[in-house]
Amino acid sequence: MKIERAVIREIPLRLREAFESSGGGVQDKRVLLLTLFSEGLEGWGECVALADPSYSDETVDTAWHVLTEFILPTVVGRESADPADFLEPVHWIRGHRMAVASVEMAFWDLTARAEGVSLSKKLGGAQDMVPVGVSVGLKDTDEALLGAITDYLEEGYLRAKIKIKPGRDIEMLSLVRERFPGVALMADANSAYTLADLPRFKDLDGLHLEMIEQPFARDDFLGHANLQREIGTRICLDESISSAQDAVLALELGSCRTINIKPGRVGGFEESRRIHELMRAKGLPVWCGGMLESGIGRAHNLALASLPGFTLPGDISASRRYWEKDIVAPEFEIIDGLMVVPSAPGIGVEIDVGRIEALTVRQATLVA
Ligand code: OSB
Ligand code: MG
Repeated sequence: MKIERAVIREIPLRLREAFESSGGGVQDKRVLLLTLFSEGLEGWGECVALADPSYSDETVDTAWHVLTEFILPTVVGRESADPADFLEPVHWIRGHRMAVASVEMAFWDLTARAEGVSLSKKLGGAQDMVPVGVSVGLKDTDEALLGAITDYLEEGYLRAKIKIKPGRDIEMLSLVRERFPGVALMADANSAYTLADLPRFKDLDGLHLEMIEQPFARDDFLGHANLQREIGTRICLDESISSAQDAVLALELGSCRTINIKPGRVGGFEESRRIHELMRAKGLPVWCGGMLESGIGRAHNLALASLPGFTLPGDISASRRYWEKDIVAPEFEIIDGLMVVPSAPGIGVEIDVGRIEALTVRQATLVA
């Protein structure tokens, strides 16, 4: 298929509730959407870079720059049928994986639609419903946190992930554990600690968490390996894993026992599948992380999460957990802790293009 045209747009979407982690907070999400056009069909992608570089080096503006100046000019006019080689001309670009991923994932959607199959099927999905959890941001008070978790569990989420930071960790998590003795709980530190905090992490073992996500800096593979040797709770890496090569290193060193795969973070579905295969070969589970996506990015995540190695609940929550109104129909819902993987061609949801156009604050179009 020849890419005849690409459109990149930014729309603001306001989260129903501000989301806070150890790295900072988000309320007004700046959503970057990408559309590739070919032979009367469209492929959609969402770039998951945040507005600021608190989670990764990339931002909405660096992604806009790299997409419009370097990636899209190479891709528009290109003829390809295979997502595996589609991005070959941009392999010279270092980093900027979220920007690259948004194009790769839009191309997967496009080719799945051209073949008339769902993205899940094209990726090798094996589940038509996937287990889902919820990521709960830092709250000002313990009561607010306990209240939020209570509501989410009532909605059916199969596990709650709780953001932690120094000063809001063990004591807070102990209260949560006391209130919800049998519930699957985990914590995400977003790199807020170092190996000097080892005693705190040893105490964490008593809380029987499903896992602790990204306790240390993203480049601290050795620190994570030392920690994993000292604690029983399994470590999950998020920020540390930008590629399959990072996953190889983490497995070799013993830095983690599971990985949260975010296709945006690792440069797209090809790399996500490599990590999934690597982990599967070692008998280790993976799960799909989230970046507070709109329904478009969520649809991509859900398709990935349908692969057989994604056995732990993902951070793939219902549309209403994030937005007053999503930009896709039907909105994503949770049914008994599961989310249905769309079976229609491509990402499999209707995109509200009219609303997207109305919300657009900047747009660029590249034509072959
Ligand atoms: O660390 O997993 C994270 C959101 C934005 C950036 C990083 C993270 C998160 C989440 C939210 O935890 C997951 C979601 O519900 O999308
Ligand atoms: Mg995380």
